[in-house]
Amino acid sequence: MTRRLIALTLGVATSLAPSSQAQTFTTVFSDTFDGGVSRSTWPKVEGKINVFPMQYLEGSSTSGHKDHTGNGGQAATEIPNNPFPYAAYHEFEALPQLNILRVGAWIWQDVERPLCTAEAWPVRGMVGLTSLPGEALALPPGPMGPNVVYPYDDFAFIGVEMPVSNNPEDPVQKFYRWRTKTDGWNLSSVPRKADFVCHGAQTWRHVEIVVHPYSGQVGDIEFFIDGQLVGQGHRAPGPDGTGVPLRRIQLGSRFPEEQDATDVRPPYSYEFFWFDDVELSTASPCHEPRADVDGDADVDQVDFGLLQRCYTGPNPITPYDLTACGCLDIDADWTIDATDLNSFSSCYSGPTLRADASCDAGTPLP
Ligand SMILES: [Ca+2]
Ligand SMILES: [Ca+2]
Ligand SMILES: [Ca+2]
Ligand SMILES: [Ca+2]
Repeated sequence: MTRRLIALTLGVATSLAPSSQAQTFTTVFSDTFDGGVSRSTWPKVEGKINVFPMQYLEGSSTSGHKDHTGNGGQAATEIPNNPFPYAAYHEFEALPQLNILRVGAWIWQDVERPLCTAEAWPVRGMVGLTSLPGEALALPPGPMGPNVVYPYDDFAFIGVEMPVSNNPEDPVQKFYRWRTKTDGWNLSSVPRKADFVCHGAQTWRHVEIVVHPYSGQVGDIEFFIDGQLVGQGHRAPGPDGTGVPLRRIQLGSRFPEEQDATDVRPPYSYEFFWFDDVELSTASPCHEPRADVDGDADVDQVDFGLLQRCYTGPNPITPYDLTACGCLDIDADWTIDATDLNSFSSCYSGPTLRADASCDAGTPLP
């Protein structure tokens, strides 16, 4: 490593500021819905709730011409309908577990039930990420008939969820909510309306869910509304010590998992919801180069110390800690061994000397 240090000592050594933590996101999937809602891109969720199957989302051309994109196109529409629940999804390929996953979308709620009435209007429009569904379960019949539902190992949702209270003064009536499998429903401080008064204006709101590599800690999932952090939750643990992979974007009023014989809340919505400009993107949590574990732009003994702590050898007995060590697994084979050490050495710069950011560019994430 000393030789390498000498070889890379070019120019004047300067005191380096820590590199920016702002990740560069790459778009994996996006949809403006301007030409309507493709039923192959957005199939409906399978399953039935109280006999009734999920519905496709519709284009907005027949229901008010809402369009966030701003070019006169359409948005995706969830139509008020009793008893049909709306739940359409877009499935995407499994991504490396070390990826940061982000889904964003715009939501418009049409009117203001139940803000200005004491009636218990079911109102629900949500954006979410889910794992792939499990095997269909036939549950005991609900109030209107048999249920066929699909369990999910993990999910994260944000949007407007039907209040369990019919009191207009209850906070659950007023604000966007978020939910994970682990954390349940939580209230944000962002109101559903632009003007939080009876008959005040509705507005588009941008919702975003960011899923970090699994650590098991709060903050693995973050929720944003209009760019502000409004909630932090947990990912569900998977069988291999990392998080359950999230593989679907879902839009609509409901997913079938939770409508069982004891859940009497209806699965539909008495309001239009519009969804637009959905975007799925990913980013690497690693610094450039990946060998700069502490993010101070050099690759030095501090980074090497971290590699030593992560070192597993070629036949690990226990897996390494993904969030602490994953960036050092340069060949994504779930070991930190000689191959990874060689790559690290080739990136070595020495204390306060800026490392070559591209020395391990293009290497796969575990
Ligand atoms: Ca649009
Ligand atoms: Ca460093
Ligand atoms: Ca490796
Ligand atoms: Ca350093």
